[in-house]
Amino acid sequence: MSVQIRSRKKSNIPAVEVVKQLDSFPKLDKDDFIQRSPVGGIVSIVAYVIICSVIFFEIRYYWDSDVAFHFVPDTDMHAKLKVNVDITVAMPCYSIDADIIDSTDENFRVFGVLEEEDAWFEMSEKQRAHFDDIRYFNTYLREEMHAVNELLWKQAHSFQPASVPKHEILPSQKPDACRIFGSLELNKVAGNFHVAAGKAIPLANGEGHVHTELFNFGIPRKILSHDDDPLVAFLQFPPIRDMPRHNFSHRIHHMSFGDSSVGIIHPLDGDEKITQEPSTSYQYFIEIVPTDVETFLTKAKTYQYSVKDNLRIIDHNSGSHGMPGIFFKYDFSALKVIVTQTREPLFQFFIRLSSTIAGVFVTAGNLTRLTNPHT
Ligand SMILES: *[C@@H]1O[C@H](CO)[C@@H](O)[C@H](O)[C@H]1NC(C)=O
Ligand SMILES: CC(=O)N[C@H]1CO[C@H](CO)[C@@H](O)[C@@H]1O
Repeated sequence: MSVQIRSRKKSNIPAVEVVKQLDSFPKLDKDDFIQRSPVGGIVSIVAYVIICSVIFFEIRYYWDSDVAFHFVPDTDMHAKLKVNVDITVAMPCYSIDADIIDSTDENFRVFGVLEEEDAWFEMSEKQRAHFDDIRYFNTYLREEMHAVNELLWKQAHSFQPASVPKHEILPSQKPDACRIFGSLELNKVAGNFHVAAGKAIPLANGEGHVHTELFNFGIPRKILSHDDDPLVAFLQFPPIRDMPRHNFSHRIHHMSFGDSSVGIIHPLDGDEKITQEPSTSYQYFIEIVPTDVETFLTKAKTYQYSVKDNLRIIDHNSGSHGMPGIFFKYDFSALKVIVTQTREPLFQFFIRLSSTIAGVFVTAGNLTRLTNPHT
C-alpha cells in the first residue's frame, strides 16, 4: 500500500503548532519510507480483489432478507374463513353427501353448498400426470425441502393448483365417482367436514343432521328434484341390490383454508387413498394455524394446516364401531404465526461493511511489512 511521506516543518505560529500536534496520521522520517515492491503490488491486488468480493457478497447478503416467525395468541375469535375443497370419491354422486358439523351446532346449510359433479375414478393419462405432479411436488416439499417455504414467501409464490383437466374422451361406462368441489364458509371453531353415504337431511330441531342411506329414506332428494313425479322417480330408482358398494377410496386434489395466499403449502393436495374394504373410515385430524404473512411484496391473512391421518376398518364384530366415510376433523391453533421478512438496517449494514473493509486493509498492510523485512 502506498505510504505518504510528509516532512514536518517548524511553523512560527504557535497555534498551527498546536493543531499539528493533533494530527494523528503517522509521520515518517525521510529515510524511513517504504519502497514500492512487486510483492507489495501483488498483496495490493489481492487485497482489492478481496475487498471487491466482500462488498459484492455483503450487498447480496443484505439484499437477501431473512424470514422471521413470531407467535402470538390469536384473539380474532369471530372471524369466518373459507375451506376450499376439491376431492373425488369412488362412489356416484347420488349415493354420497358432504357437509359440516361444528361446535356451534348451526344448521349445516349455512356453511354453503359444495358442487357435485359425476366423474370417473379412473383417471385419463393427462389427469394422472397432473395429479402425480402435485403429489410428487408436495411430497418433496414436505419431506426434503423444509427451507423452500422461506423462498416461497420471499418470492411471493402462490400454489393454487390448476384445476383438474377434463377427460379428453369420456369413458363409455357410467360415472362411478363423484367430484365434490367448491368453498364453504366456516366458523372459527372446531368442526368436522365429512363425506358419508346417503344424503344429509337436517334434523327437525335444526341442530345437526343425519345421513340417510337410500334404503332408509326411500327416494333420494337428488332424483326427486330431477323428476316431478315422485312415483315415477321411485319406479325408475335402481333396486337396492344395484346400489353401489361403499367405496370411500378418494383423491384430494386440493384442500386449503382461507383465501389463497403466497407461500402456503397445502399438505393434503395430491393425497390418494385406495381401499379394498367397503367399510372404511378415513379420518384426517387437521390443525389450522392462522398465519399473517407480511413480506416486502405481499401482506395477507391466511391459514396453514398440519394434518395427521388415520384409517379404520369398521367391523362391528371386532368392536371397531363407527360410520364409514371420509372425515376431516379440524381445530384451530390458539397461537397465530406472524411471518415477517426482515432486513438489517442500512446504517448497521454500512458500519459492518466499513469495518470488514478496514480489516482487509490493515491485514494487507501488515503482510506487506512482513515481506519487506528491511523496513
Ligand atoms: C374402490 O375403487 C377402487 C378404484 O376403482 C378400487 O381399486 C377398489 O378395489 C374399490 N374398493 C372397493 C371396496 O370396492
Ligand atoms: C500482526 C501485526 O503485525 N499487526 C499489526 C498490523 O498493523 C497495525 C497497524 O499498522 C498494528 O497495530 C498491528 O499490531
